[in-house]
Amino acid sequence: MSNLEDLKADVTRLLSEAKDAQAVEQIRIRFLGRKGVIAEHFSRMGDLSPEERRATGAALNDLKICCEKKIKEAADRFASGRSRGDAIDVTLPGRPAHAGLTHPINETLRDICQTFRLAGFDVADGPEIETDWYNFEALNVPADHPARDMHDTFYVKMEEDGGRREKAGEYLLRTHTSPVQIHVMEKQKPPVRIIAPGRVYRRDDDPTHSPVFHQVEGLWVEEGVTLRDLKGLLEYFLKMLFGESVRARFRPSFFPFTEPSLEVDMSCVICGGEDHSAHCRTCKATGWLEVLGAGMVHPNVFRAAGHNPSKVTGLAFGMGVERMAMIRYGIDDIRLFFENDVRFLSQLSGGT
Ligand code: FA5
Repeated sequence: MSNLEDLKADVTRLLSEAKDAQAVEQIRIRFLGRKGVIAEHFSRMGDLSPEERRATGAALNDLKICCEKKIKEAADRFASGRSRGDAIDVTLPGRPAHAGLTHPINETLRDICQTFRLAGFDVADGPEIETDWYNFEALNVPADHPARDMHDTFYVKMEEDGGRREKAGEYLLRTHTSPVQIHVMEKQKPPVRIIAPGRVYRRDDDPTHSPVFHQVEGLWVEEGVTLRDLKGLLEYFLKMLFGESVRARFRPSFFPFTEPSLEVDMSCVICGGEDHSAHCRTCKATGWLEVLGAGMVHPNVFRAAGHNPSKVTGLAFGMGVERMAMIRYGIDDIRLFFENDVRFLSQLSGGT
């Protein structure tokens, strides 16, 4: 009998040492198998007296039931993953969760939009596939206008109405966000104060130009809006985005959809603009960085959008978001933003 008690202890110990389900199965075969230890004990009962046989038989049955129970429990533990090896040790430090980061372009875009939202502008959007009318004609850029050469355009061949309406050149990928000006003015009576962030496309590809990039358009139409409002607004914007010490410079320029037109430069954030280093690569030693196109809405644009140019005035501006981000993060190759190397992106992004 004491022999049987030892067997029970052996089974318990071996099961506690078992590392996996296979080890448990080995224990089962060794003790409960057809030629196992318990079967062997049963087979030897013939040598016993009838009294001993009764007592030993009962004890062996108890042992068998006990072993079956313990082995089943151990097997179930491994099957459900609750075994010692797989158990969750709640005292271990947790695995670090890698939160995604906002892409530097999105971060810049978000900050630009937030700055204008604070100044009372709503966010509008428009289609990326445009018609020639919205992208050019309505913006006072007729078919033979030399300004079209500046926007080397991707044309889209669309098949509509079961293929009946198919005319190459009728649709295009918008080359700037300015068509949103027309969409908004068609729908909304003045006062209008919107910014329109979005993707635009041009046949460009070099270290500072990408075929797909982002712009933010701004439009403020209201009675009595003047160039002074434009200058004040853009100065406010640049200081909000780049810091109080930044200065803005306004130069006469030309855009078919604004009159007068301006180009806006900001003092170089790398060399500070004043006493600029002759070696500053960012501003090419000029002390200034060109950041925005702007102007007062051309009367022809008001007419195209169904407004009376003698009743309202408006200001408009447009900026390249990648350009802003390059200045902000001191990056000299625009392609780095699109290669999406996580090591590069995580150096720049500050938030989630
Ligand atoms: C325009 O696109 C005008 N629609 C802006 C405007 C709006 C003027 C409203 C007046 C009133 P421009 O072609 O200069 O202007 O482009 C604006 C900015 O987009 C540029 O200053 C530059 O920062 C950026 N940009 C232009 N081409 C690319 C390109 N291929 N890759 C990255 N950024 C570009």
